[in-house]
Amino acid sequence: MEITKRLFGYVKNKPVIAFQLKNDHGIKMTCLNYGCVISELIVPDKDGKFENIVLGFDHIEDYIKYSPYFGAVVGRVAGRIKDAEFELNGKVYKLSKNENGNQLHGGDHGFHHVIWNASTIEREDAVGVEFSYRSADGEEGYPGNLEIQVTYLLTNNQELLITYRGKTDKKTIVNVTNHSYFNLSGNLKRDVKEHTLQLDSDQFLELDKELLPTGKKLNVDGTVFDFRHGRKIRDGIESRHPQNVLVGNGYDHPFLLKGDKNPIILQDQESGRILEVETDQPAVVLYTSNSLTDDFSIRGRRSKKYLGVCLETQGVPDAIHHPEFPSVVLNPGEEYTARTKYAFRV
Ligand code: FUC
Repeated sequence: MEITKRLFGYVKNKPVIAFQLKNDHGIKMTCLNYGCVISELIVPDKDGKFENIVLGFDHIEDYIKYSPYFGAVVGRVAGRIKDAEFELNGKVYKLSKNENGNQLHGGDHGFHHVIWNASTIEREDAVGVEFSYRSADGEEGYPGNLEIQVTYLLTNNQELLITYRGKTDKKTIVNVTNHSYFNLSGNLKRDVKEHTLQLDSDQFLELDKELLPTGKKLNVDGTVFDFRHGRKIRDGIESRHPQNVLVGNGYDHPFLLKGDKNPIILQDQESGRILEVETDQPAVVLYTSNSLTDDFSIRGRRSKKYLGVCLETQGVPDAIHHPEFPSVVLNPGEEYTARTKYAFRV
């Protein structure tokens, strides 16, 4: 196993470092100390051909200019917070607004746009990077100094393990995820419409027109939201279900997970690549890049709608406004932890 480092560019005069992790079976992953971005993930197909399966760029300027959170860690709170405000202990906190008067993915200067500290990890069975960041009290409107760590570990079992940990000195809210866009065809040869997804979820959350959860849980039975026995992404793109149409024809929905550890399985039949995702989080947001624009290119291929699929494992979006959802509140003295494992199979 091996880790190499190189200078990727500069952001506000600070160096951006690219770390390349390599396991003994040829899997390579590149990640940046900017936004903890996973910029490249090279895995074999059924014939042993190694190709990249995530949307990402080779230049920092592209991340600053175009990236819709490609490969990044998003937070302090992933997803949308209604009206960009919330109440804790009787005090109202006003967050930065970056979408329709709401806050999306921690604000414009959220975790995806900051430089993290980084240290490499070398073990017998894994290589990795631990990123850490101190999000100051009041940053993007959130209370409390939050010390947050994100660890990426690539193992010889063909797995990527992501661990998130956080501590605060004031009551706050935390819900962090990784926003990688997967495309298992390899080097973006095809869009993800023919990818099959299997997801053991009985319920998803209804969204309003600003894509905020209404609070209503909908049963997947008899709809294209039923992935329990596997179905193609195409089904939701072609569906006339008002929830598919609302989000721009596709999926942009939180699915509730049961915690019984049935992996989420994404598969591309043509390449034979399979991605298995396991998490300890209560929800996964399935986003089929419905709002990906075509005005830039990604490593020589034109960006377009449905070029990637995001499986954002996390707490339930806007949980702070829905007491019926699992809490995302973090108190001083407690530790926030979340884990997601991605396994690359054929
Ligand atoms: C996802 C979605 C959004 C958004 C974005 C880029 O998580 O929930 O709708 O467009 O990320």
